[in-house]
Amino acid sequence: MKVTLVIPTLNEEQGIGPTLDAVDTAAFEARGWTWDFLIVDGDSRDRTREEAEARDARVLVEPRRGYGRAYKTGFDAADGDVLVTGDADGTYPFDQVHHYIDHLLDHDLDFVTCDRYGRLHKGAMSPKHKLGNFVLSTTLRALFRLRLRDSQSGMWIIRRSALDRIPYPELPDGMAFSQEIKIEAFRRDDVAAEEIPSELHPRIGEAVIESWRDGFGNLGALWRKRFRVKG
Ligand SMILES: Nc1nc2c(ncn2[C@@H]2O[C@H](COP(=O)(O)OP(=O)(O)O)[C@@H](O)[C@H]2O)c(=O)[nH]1
Ligand SMILES: [Mg+2]
Repeated sequence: MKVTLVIPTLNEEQGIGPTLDAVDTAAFEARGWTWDFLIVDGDSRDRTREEAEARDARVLVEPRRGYGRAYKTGFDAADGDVLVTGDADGTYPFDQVHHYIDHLLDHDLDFVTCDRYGRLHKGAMSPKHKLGNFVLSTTLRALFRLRLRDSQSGMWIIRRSALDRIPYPELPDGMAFSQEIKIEAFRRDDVAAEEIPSELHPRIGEAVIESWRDGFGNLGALWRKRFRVKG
C-alpha cells in the first residue's frame, strides 16, 4: 500500500521542513507501506520548494491562487492508495498520521477528518479563531444536519478509490473547500466518513489567510451551498 501526503504551500519555508520531518516513516515501513510527499506550491517567493525537494518531495507548482485549488491539483496528481492532507505550518500532528491511517483501514472507512479540538496545545488557537470556528461549525451542523465538531480542520485521510464519489473538482478554490469536502463526504451513503480526535499545535511562520475575510466567506458559502445559490 502506498500513502501520498498532499500538502499545499504558499511561502512556508520555515514550516515545510518540520512538517515533513515529523512524519514517522519508520512506522510506515514497519507496516509495509510506501509513501511519497506531494507538495502543491502556489509559486512561493521564498525557499519553500528547495526545502521540500531537499526532503525528496515531488513539487508541483500551481500558480492559480487558493487553498482549494491547490488540493484539486494535488488530488488529480496523487497516486497513493491513501491520501493524507494537512498544512505546511507545523499545526497538524503529522507525527500521528500512521495511527489515523490504521483507523481508516481497520474500520474500512473512506474519509477521516481530524478534530483539532481533541487536544489544543497552548497558543494553537486564538480566541478570535475559536469564536469563528464555533460559529462556522455550529452553522454547518444546523444547515446540513451533520455531526461534525470541527468543520475547518485541514487534516483528512482519504481512500483514493473513494475520490470518484466525492465531487472535489466542483468545490470552491478558496478556504471553503475544507468545509465542503467534509459535507460531501459525510452526506453520501456510499462514502464511509468519520471524525476522529486529533490535535493542533501553534503555527510556524506567518499565516497566509485573512481570518475575517475567510471566516465570513466560509459562512456565506455554507448558506449558499445549503440553498444552492451560485456565488
Ligand atoms: N498552493 C497554495 N497553498 C496555499 C494557498 N493559500 C494557503 N496555502 C497553504 O495552505 C495551508 C493552509 O493555509 P494557512 O495560512 O495555514 O491557513 P489557516 O490554517 O486556515 O490559517 C498552508 O500550508 C498554506 O501554505 C494558495 O493560494 N496556494
Ligand atoms: Mg494553517
